[in-house]
Amino acid sequence: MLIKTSASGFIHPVSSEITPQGIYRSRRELIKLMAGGAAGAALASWAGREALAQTVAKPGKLAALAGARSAVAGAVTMEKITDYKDASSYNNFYEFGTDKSDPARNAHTLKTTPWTVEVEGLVKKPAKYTLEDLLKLSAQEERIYRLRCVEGWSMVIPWVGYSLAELINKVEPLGNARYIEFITQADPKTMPYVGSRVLDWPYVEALRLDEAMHPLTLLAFGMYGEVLPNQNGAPVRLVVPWKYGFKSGKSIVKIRFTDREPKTAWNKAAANEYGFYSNVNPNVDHPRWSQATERRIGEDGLFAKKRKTLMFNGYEAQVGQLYAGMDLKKYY
Ligand SMILES: Nc1nc2c(c(=O)[nH]1)N[C@H]1C(S)=C(S)[C@@H](COP(=O)(O)O)O[C@H]1N2
Ligand SMILES: [Mo]
Repeated sequence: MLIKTSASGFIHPVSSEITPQGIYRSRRELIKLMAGGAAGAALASWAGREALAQTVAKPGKLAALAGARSAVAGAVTMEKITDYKDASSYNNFYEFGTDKSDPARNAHTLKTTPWTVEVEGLVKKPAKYTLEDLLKLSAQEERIYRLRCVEGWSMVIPWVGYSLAELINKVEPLGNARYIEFITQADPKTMPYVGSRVLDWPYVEALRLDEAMHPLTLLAFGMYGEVLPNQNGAPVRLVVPWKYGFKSGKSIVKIRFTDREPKTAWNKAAANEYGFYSNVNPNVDHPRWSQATERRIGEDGLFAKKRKTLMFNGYEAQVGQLYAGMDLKKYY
């Protein structure tokens, strides 16, 4: 069940009324870890301290974009934050090449100013927002989210932005709006691989309206206290933490409200491998590989153990209800 609040759209009636979110989250996880016995307890207190002590180191190269700690349930994880260097040099951004190291090398040509995002389709108030308008639309929050790629790697990143719901509420979706399409920049002059045949450009992603309205769905402008590096989707991207990474479109230029489920870039490229929902799900394998475990970037030493992938990437308490009654093998 969702509760409507005046300030920030919908929230789940779990915990936020009871204790501050960060405390709630870590307490719950501590209890879970402690169930593992003494070793678990030792690990828990270490991890708990680690999480509280984690102040995001500012990498100091890009313009600052700080945000207050978010109060959204699930926005804080006590896991170790991935090094900025790893998060900004191991990327998927096919407009700049298909190799993980290509975006960091090539994305300097992306032109992020001026930037506008057009909001159109089934809304009462269609609008063209400059990046500056968007930045002013709501307060910036820092949210530490896991991001897990369908390829089996994951990171933990302190993003900066605000819930997409803030923008959605401003444009007032019409009663028949059920989906939102996110259309990203496709400029062959500044993006060398736009035009290549890997994907049908522009890269398009989409969410059901209730998924897009969920407070965890983040419109992100920054990470690690700074504006986004080009290779991570500057100047504005989505982060949908319970879905495989490809659902989080980078360098968004258009947001379109529709009444029908849109075709998305990866779905068009290989429908049997990439469904519309693409919720992180250890129980539903990709047709060519298992999704049961993942490799945390930065932990890839010879002896590093793979991590178990969690249902909805660990955000089940927050988002599970969105899919109640759905066969997740069918709606993958
Ligand atoms: N426009 C665009 N957005 C994109 C992609 C892309 O190729 N083009 N790749 C997606 C994939 S597969 C992943 S895993 C994430 C990676 O985000 P990161 O580089 O910030 O980790 O971005 C997603 N968004
Ligand atoms: Mo991905």
